[in-house]
Amino acid sequence: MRIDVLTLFPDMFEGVFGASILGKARDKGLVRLSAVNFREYSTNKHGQVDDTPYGGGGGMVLKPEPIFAAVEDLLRRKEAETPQTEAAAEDDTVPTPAPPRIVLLCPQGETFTQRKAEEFAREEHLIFICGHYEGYDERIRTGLVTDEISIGDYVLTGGELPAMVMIDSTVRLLPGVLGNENSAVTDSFSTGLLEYPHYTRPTEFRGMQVPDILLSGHHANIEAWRRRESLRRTLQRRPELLDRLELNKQESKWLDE
Ligand code: 6GU
Repeated sequence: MRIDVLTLFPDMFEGVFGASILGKARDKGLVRLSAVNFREYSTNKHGQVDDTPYGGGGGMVLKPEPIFAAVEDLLRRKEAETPQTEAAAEDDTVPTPAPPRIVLLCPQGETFTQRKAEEFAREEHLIFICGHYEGYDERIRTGLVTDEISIGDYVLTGGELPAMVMIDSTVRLLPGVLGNENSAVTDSFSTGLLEYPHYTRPTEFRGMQVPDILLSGHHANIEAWRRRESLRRTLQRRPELLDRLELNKQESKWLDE
């Protein structure tokens, strides 16, 4: 997978792209990550990328030209790296590259969820466009982007942190990125439920005990306990998540207790 970010603050991404699981995924060649400053594509000698809104009013608006030019340059470079030869185009066994998803970060967008991360993880190429402080010229929306996404109902100063959130949750789903392939399958939200409680040594800490069942070695009972605790915790904290789930008789009974 390939992920490009267009931003006025590419330095913000250095630490995140290099550290921890994302850094390892990059080192293993599972993902290519890059952040480009679209100010380099300003058509103006002052490097201006925004301007005052037509019709008046406050605030500034990101101009369309630098954003379009940056995306087009990116796609030109990609094409030059992996030229689609005539022979390959003729050959049915050579897959044609999928067009990139071009994602605009904005508070008015669709809310990002685990389902969206799973969808992004199936793409070959993602491009994130991050604005800062200001609005976007509407033609960026109508003529360039495929998706508009927000990470939740609160206001941030820019799209950089939301882009990092989406990149992190998408890349960890790529095959080979997480050491334990199981952990992406059982974690909160992929099962539709919140996770059950975890314990490690010691069995007693400051008077707080590890539940006996976890020490019993009885795997079927442990699985049932975990499922029940997941359901209980979800009912307590996020009851709306249960509406989307099909529960069996036993599970419905647990929730009534
Ligand atoms: Cl994508 N951008 C900004 N500026 N604020 C946000 C957001 C995005 N998502 C939640 N809040």
